[in-house]
Amino acid sequence: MRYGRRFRLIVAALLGWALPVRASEPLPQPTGPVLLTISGSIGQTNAPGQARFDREMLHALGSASLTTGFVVLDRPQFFEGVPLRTVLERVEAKGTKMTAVALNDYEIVIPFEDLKFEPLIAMKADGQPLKIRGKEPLWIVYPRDDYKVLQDIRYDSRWVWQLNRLHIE
Ligand SMILES: Nc1nc2c(c(=O)[nH]1)N[C@H]1C(S)=C(S)[C@@H](COP(=O)(O)O)O[C@H]1N2
Ligand SMILES: [Mo]
Repeated sequence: MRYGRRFRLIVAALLGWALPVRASEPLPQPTGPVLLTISGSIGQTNAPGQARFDREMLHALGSASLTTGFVVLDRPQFFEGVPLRTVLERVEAKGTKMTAVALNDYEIVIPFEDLKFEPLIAMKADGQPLKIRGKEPLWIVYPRDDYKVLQDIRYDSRWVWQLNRLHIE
């Protein structure tokens, strides 16, 4: 696992960070509350200039997991959610960075380079829908415990909780 990730990191560093562009099915319309809206440089939309996702649509993209501690957690958590990379591929995001915006208007720029760490848009922690101190419903999480470099305020600030919007540039 550890070597797997390191290896992928090295391969990614050699090949560059380009996302594969593939022809996808058109995005369906959300039927439930919209949890995530993506705008900017994207090739797939389901509203003018935007790709909107409800919970079911995010689930349908596939799920991954990681276990890690974090500065605001008293113990490591098993996070489950959709890989950030998968969401960006689904909307055919073309760019070098995204601005992640939260419900509390917090915002921060996340470079596409970070995809090498395989961050998740977590929807669950320890098997339950996110309910950690107001971090729900979506929280960008990194495999912090697996990489020394991630154990830094520079990356901690990219753990956007209450994630609501991504703007691609
Ligand atoms: N939605 C949201 N996410 C956020 C923040 C915030 O204010 N709002 N603060 C960020 C910062 S700067 C850090 S270091 C980590 C941990 O924040 P805390 O140490 O202020 O709890 O969460 C990040 N995610
Ligand atoms: Mo911070």
